[in-house]
Amino acid sequence: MSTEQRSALPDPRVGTSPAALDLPTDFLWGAATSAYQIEGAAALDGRTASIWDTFSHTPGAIENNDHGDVACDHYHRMPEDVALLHELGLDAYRFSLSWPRVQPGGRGPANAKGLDFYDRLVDELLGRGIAPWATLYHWDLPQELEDAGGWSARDTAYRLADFAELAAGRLGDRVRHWITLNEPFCSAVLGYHLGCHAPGRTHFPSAVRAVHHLLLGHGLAAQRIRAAASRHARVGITFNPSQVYAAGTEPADLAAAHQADGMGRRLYLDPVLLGRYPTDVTEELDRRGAPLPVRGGDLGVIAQPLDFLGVNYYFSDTIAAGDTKEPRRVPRTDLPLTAMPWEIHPQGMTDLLVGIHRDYPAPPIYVTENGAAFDDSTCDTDAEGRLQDTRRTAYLADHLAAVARARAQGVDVRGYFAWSLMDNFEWAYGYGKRFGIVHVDFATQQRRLKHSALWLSRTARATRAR
Ligand code: IFM
Repeated sequence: MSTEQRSALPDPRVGTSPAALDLPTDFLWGAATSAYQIEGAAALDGRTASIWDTFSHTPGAIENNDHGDVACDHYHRMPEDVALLHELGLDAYRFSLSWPRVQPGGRGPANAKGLDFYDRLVDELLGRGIAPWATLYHWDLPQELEDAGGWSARDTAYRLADFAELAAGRLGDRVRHWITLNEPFCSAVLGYHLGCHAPGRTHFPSAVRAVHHLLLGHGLAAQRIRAAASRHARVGITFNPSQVYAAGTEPADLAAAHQADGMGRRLYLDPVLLGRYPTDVTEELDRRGAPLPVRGGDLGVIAQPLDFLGVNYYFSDTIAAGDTKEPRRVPRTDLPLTAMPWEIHPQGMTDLLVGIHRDYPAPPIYVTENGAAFDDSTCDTDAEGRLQDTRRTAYLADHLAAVARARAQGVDVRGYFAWSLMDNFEWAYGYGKRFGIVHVDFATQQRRLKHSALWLSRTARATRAR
């Protein structure tokens, strides 16, 4: 089957009944976004440049040379967007704080106008009965900090801790749930090794240094949030751990899969949840001349007790031994694809969650992102003008069923945030890839519900009423 055919597969799950999901009445239902992807207002009220402003204005870095200068103009339309969350009856909204808006340059005092925006957002959410879940760092490092070495410099971890204190000091009386980092794998590997994300560097040893400094920053930030926020603060971190399957049963394939699991899952979860780096991974990194820059006491800081673990899941990886020492990703031609094109494999989510439960003394888990980009331009519109995005609806339904299966196997998953509340700036792909459950017309900034949003809303309500 060609890629095009696989992307156009008819939706076998349309009409999945909300009642079919065996989730508890107190399961948390939410939607997520991040600052650079939706806010716009890039140079307003004292905000300075982040690495994503610089990178997205580098010709050729982003598809169509798109950037986040305006994005969804959420900075100006925030009350309207919160009203959408309310209309959908969601319990929680996960957003991120723009570091260069709150603390331009990444050092020194807070920018009052920047913090005011999040103050208003939090009050608007609480006024509508929606719990704010704040992510501290969703990739928009102040450019000045990058100029000083970025995440490959140890000092950036301490700067994140200062930022955490500013944010929690102002919002911590009302924001209960804090996520220190979103997907440190992407910040480090896509940003510093593969160069397809900001800051666009391609130096493997710098990426490895970034991993450690991000995790150190997480631990320091967690301490400062707990000190600055109310004693009710709940602190967690969000990973996108890979769910790896070996392509075959040959020892070489099994070893390659173990290696990929080390680089994509254990390298992050072991230090945070077990207080140590996996030896096979550190040996491999040393062998490649890219040691983790660990200093005495770091692992104690990194392994702060967590109140919850955030897990983002989109696809799984099938891995075979490569010609070189590098594991090789093998496409699964039997699986349908999203527009990214990412393989759709809900069982991978069950297996990932069960694997975390098996391998770690994990705190309660929340799925802090899950969703899919599809080409919505081919969707019909209903009489009320809402987009009938049946494939996204099916994707959400099938992945929520996967969460329910993990729970049935003993995993303490307590909530689910759809990625994303609305179509937005999808990083290197620009505005061409739409993950929203709400459609955004970027020319007019008009928002329009999609059927996936209605399905999520009905399912949340039906589950609560069970
Ligand atoms: O849009 C991103 C998000 O910012 C981080 N997780 C994956 C999403 C889809 O690529």
